[in-house]
Amino acid sequence: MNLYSIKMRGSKEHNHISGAESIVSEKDLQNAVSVLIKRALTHSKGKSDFINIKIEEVKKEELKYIDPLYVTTLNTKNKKESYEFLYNNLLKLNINSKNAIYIIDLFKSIKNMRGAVLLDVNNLKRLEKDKLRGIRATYMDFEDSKVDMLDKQYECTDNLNKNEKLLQNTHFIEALCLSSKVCNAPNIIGEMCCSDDKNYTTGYIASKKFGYIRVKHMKDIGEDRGGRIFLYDPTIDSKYTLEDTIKYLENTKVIVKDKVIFK
Ligand code: PML
Ligand code: MG
Repeated sequence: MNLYSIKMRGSKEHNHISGAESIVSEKDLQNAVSVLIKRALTHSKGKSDFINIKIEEVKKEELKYIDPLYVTTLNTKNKKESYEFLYNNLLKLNINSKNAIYIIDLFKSIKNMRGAVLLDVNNLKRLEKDKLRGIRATYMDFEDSKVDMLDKQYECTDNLNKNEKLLQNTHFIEALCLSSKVCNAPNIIGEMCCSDDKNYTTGYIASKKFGYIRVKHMKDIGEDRGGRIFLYDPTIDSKYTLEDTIKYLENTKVIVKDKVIFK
């Protein structure tokens, strides 16, 4: 049966509201489209007045299969602890202290972008052609697409253990999928994210080195900032160009295997 990529983006008065995507088989296509439309109309940031849905056939031979990053949750008590942790993890990625401080300040200032900041961690240059839009990592899904979950946000039942509950959390599942793809891109050494949902304060820092670390208290409830930085270091492997990295992030079709490992 044919496979299709579906990408949805919704906006209101030209401001980004919601973006989501899935790769599903033909039999699941209609259901997936209706779930994504509902998402654009019921997002906490508002009801989209413009919804763009793009559906493309994907050839099985084009798919690249990757493992998900392993997952840890850090229970910080407040924002200060969370940002100290981020800073220390930037150092673990061999970013110097001055650059780590700059990156955290930049991270705190991001708002309303459809995509992510792509940042050279050595010279601190932003590499996105369109700085308002950013670079959008797309064409990825879990092996067993989780699109139906977008319909059931936070419907966790009490008889599930902590990790099982997490696997029902749309924010987490979508972010783990995206981040597993991003951290596999050539010369991307890591990613940091703070949700742009004003009711969701958990974010993460991720890399192949230490996996996907969920970090609580990235912001206070009600703050409408949020976004992502893809940390780029071109000295890791000089056979890849910046264009190779962007092409991978934006166009390579990636399926993340379903075995999520909690540490
Ligand atoms: C987003 O809202 O786009 C990002 C969600 C971050 C998820 C963090 C987590 O719970 O693991
Ligand atoms: Mg979001």
